[in-house]
Amino acid sequence: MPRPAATRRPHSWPWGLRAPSACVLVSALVLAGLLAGPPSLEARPPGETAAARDARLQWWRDARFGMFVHWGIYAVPAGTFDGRKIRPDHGGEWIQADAPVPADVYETYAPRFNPVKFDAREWVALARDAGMRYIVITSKHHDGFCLFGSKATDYDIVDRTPYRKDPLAALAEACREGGIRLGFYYSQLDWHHPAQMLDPDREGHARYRYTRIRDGRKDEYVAYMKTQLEELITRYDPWVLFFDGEWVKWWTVEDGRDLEAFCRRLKPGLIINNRVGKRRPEDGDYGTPEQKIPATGLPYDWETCMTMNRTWGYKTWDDQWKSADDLLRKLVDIASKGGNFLLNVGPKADGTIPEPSVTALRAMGRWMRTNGEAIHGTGASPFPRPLWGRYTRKPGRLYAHVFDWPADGRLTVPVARDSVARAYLLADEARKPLAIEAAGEDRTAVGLPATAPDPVCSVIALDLKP
Ligand code: FHN
Repeated sequence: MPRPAATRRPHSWPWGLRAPSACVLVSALVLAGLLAGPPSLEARPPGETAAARDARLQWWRDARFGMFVHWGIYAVPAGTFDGRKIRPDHGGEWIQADAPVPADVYETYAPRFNPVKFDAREWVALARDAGMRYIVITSKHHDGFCLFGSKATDYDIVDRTPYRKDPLAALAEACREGGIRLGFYYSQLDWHHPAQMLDPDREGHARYRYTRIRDGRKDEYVAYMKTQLEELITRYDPWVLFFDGEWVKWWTVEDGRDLEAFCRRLKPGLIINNRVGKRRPEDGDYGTPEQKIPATGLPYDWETCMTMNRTWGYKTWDDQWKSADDLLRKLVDIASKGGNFLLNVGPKADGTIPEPSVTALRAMGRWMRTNGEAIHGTGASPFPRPLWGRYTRKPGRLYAHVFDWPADGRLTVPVARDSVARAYLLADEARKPLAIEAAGEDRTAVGLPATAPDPVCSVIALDLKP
């Protein structure tokens, strides 16, 4: 890694590069920007140094890839109400609002929710084998139903379903055993809690989206959340909290700060998303782009969350599945921009994960077994995006992720020849050196075999001289 400017010899550049041309200068500036880390946008718990923050977030930054799980009693209607398919363009977890399903009818889904086929170890193995390093599951979504036994309500899986067991306890144990870190999604918006009411001045779905807090009852609801968050944090020891539903008008920046501080007092090492506040860059620890990938990344820690089809919660009929190839290239794209990818599954009411999700995750896992080192623990590309793919990097190593294999068998990278110690394919277990030669002053050409080892993305590793 480059030393601080003050002590650098006038002509020495990082990785032993020769005096720079214009584009190398640009790349170096981009690199310097990236190495300097996120600007002061980041919010830090009072008194936490930048170094302590880096240490707290290191595992999460290195992880790069996690599983999002939207699971709840909305998996019972699974997108259909009264024989009608509800809102193909919207998540099945919103069926109560979108159909709409009357509250007393919606509550009858709980006694029909009996996930006898739920196997926490199977879920953890699926995530781990896909190359995912953490799981974030919905402990309570907007419908207010809790996937854990809570003393603050009986509207939960232990009291209201024939299942009567606590899947979060099983998942916490399986995660510990499986070396996966567990996190919880928790919604501030709650259609079931008596302190909130549907907005009478709005129509349809919007009545649910923007609930009102009943006069004088906000503290009651905040106390309710704190009781449950204390249960979640002290009982299951999560590593991440993913808040959501913060867009309601009655939830303020101050409420976010107060809740964030409350959670950090219970577990200082927690990583909390920016929806604890009002989804601003300075709220929480990381930004949360949804269903999209920022064009050039973001100047602070961020994580894109995305569905594998068009719904977060399970729907029987949503077959708009993204291909494993597409999801893999998205993972590479996100890592090349310094972000994390939280990829969603929507389990069925019986506790199984839909086959298309399993198949795609298994395919991603096969690629990660060969190329995972070019994702886990990497930093954002120091160079502008090449036409043929993406870059990720580690100290002393650059990874070229090739989507479009060059017909002429030559791949040029913007690094001076004498900075490159060797280049090889990650798919080649023998790590046989590839031919490398200068391709202009600050570029190196790597000789490639005629066919790509992997049609979706083949990775070339370039070891760089210190
Ligand atoms: O309304 C939710 C939605 O159901 C889902 O949970 C996503 C996941 O991040 N967040 C909200 C929409 O922004």
